[in-house]
Amino acid sequence: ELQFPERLNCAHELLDAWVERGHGARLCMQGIGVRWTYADLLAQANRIAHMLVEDMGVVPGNRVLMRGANTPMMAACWFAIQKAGAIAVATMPLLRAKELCQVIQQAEVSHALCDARLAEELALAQAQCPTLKSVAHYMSDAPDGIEARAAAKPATFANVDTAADDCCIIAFTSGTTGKPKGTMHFHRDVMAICACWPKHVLKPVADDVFIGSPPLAFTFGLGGLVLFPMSVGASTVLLEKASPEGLLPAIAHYRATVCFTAPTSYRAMAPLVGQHDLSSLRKCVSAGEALPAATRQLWKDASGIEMIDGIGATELLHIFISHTEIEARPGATGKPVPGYQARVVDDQGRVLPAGQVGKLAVKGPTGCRYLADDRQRAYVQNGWNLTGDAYAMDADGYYHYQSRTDDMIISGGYNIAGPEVESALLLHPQVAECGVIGVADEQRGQIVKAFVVLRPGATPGPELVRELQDFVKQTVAPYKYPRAIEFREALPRTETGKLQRFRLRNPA
Ligand code: 3UK
Repeated sequence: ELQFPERLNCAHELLDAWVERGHGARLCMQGIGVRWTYADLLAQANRIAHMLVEDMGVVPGNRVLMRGANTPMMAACWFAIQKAGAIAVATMPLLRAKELCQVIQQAEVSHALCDARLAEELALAQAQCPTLKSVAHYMSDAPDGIEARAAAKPATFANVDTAADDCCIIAFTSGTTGKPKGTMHFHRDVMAICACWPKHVLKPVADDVFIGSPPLAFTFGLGGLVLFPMSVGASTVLLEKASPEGLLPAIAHYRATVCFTAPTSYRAMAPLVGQHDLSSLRKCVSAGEALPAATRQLWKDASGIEMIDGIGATELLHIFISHTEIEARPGATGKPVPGYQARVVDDQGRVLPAGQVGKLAVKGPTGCRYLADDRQRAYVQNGWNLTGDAYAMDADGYYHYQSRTDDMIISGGYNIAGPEVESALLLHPQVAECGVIGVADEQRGQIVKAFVVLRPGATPGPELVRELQDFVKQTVAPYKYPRAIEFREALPRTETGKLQRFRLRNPA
């Protein structure tokens, strides 16, 4: 059991405390044209906190929206919000006004801190959302910009004395289907995730340099690129654009040691590894969607590094099933992270024996709290969170991902997990990416259909379709082979790297 004092502010624990312990001169954050020590970040966060309270009128409990690409300034704003005892509501950079309005309304947002380069869409949203009374901009040299106003403030700030179970984050699920859902997390949850997965699985050290692609609005990115490095006094690199082509030279340039990105990004980077000096890299973390065995092997062959896979969720804040690089088992996500319990249950909530596919249920220190009650009742039962994933546990206690529960394909009476067929296709040398769904079929109810992106040089056509079908039949049970295959230039993905299966199902 993790124990936290009754009064706790996560900004103090992760930031002020390092400076108090004499670690202030150590490197903390880098970005384009920015190289901040812990003392630099603390001073900047303190100045912004003054601005929030004195100029914008933020009081404890206010919900403050953040909008921007990953930058050290965005991180400084996040800490300033925590220091002021307010609640950070980070949003994905690509959200449009309509989606921003949903977030503003659901989370009752009153203030916003916005990268000036993304101001327009937020201004459109503000015009429709009367609760949002005050917006300030950073990455701007305007006299009323955050930088200019913060520069006029003192570099010290008396943090608001928050309770360990005061809400400090409202995180929205990436919403691969339907409306985004808000989840609430407390100061102690932030410290709990630092005390679980990084401590037992990643095991970072103070000399590590973290880097990666997930947006800070995605809790995978917030944890991996800000909270975890700072929990051990390490440093982090925040990249505004972290496409696979951009991430590799950045790893070389910053001599990064720990990388966080999605499985597809590792897949896209693998063929380019030889062009860069990745000798600094020690650990590679994959999350956001299932890591196919073929991708694990591809990255290992290219970089020499065994990846660390982990399943996390916005609802639970971060990773709850994972493995160290030494315990990696191809095709398995791993075992429950110390501090968390997991089980596979049937529709009635009964625990299923090893080997059987059912619903994944998870219990731990960061249980889910939805903003909306109706979801809470359906997804959290007796403290067990249903993640919406179909899983099977093997005899050794490793958890094997199957699919999202509502993505299971039922064809000719068989249950077929799309990701298993994807994993088989990805073993084929000409397949760059793929997505597998069920499409309606009169005879079989559904048939398996694959959307395939080919590697450069491969020729699409009926011959390759047959070859891929035979290839799958030789790798998995033949009834799972894709009866339909369509070649595509690219697949629809979220900003968090997840395949949008609903967009493959309904192209409109
Ligand atoms: C899927 C995975 C198999 C799974 C997240 C790490 O992805 C994160 O949060 P989201 O709320 O989505 C959660 C859902 O994504 N998933 C994530 N990782 C894996 N499936 N293997 C994996 N390794 O369906 C899960 O229910 O966007 C990931 C840390 C923090 C996060 N928020």
